[in-house]
Amino acid sequence: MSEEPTVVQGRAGAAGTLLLNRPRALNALDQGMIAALDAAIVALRDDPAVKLVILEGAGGRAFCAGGDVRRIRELALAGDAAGVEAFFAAEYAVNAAIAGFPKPWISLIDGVCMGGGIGLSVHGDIRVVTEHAMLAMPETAIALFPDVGTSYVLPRLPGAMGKFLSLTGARLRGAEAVEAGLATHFVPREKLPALRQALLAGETSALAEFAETVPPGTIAAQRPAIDRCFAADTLPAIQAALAAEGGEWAQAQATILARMSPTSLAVTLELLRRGADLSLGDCLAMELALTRHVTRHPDFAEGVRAVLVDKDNQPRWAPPPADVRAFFAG
Ligand code: QUE
Repeated sequence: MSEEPTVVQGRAGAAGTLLLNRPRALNALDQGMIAALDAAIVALRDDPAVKLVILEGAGGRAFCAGGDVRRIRELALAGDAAGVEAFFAAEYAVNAAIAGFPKPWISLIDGVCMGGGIGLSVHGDIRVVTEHAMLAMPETAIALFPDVGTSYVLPRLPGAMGKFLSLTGARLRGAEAVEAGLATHFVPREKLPALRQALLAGETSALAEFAETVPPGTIAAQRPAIDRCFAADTLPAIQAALAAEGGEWAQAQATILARMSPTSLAVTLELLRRGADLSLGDCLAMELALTRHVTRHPDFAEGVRAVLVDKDNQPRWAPPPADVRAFFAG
């Protein structure tokens, strides 16, 4: 029996191609995929015949659903801090390598793209989304935090969008992801094969022919309310702003926040506050230090259990810390 590689590297014309190929897990990144991506990035960088890179997810449902957090939970529960550290360090090194990649790095996002999937795409030059794309940073639901370099990216999105996305885990459809600033081009799924073909010539100029004006989404209409309610820097102040805002949308956001790990919400707010003033490299280092504290906190194993292992969606969170600064100590 042949083993299919979980990252398929190829070349077509002037394009280096990378296919995330673990469709049964929605292409969520495991350690082997991260190692394969690390090696592929070096090879693609050094191959003079490769003028640009096209990254996609196999299976038609997902680009990449995140990291292999079930495995990280097992390592954490077994007390294997070195194993946890090795996973995140390798993943964040790939994120940094993509940010520094010297040729156009083009992600074609035609399905689920969360957490680690955002990290593989958002640091590249071009993020194409279709009407089937669904982008989110859902980590507060499992008591993690927005990582993979998004502590650099999220504070730089317009208005309070980054805080809104990371605290609530809001899921954005393709057009909304362009409006929010996470994606760069909207191309309908039916045009992806022709776009891919055009990109094999090695020029990104082809994108202009295929990209469409984004159909009006709901996120643009919500922007004023998002900015009013999520401008504050503390959770109580955001909750108060949502209560003052009133209406169905604000009530729904308050309900969502009430389900998330309170520790994770506090950590996320502090992380984005700090990330606003740091380089991507310093943000990744800050995130790696934070993983040491967060994966030892009981909420992490409990959150992954509730959402991804037992799937009862009934996490029992610990009370929030009085002062979140201890999480940021090296
Ligand atoms: C928060 C997360 C993740 C998540 C759900 C959350 C995450 C992640 C996955 C995921 C989803 C499907 C899979 C898989 C993993 O879901 O990081 O292997 O098949 O990887 O609410 O952070």
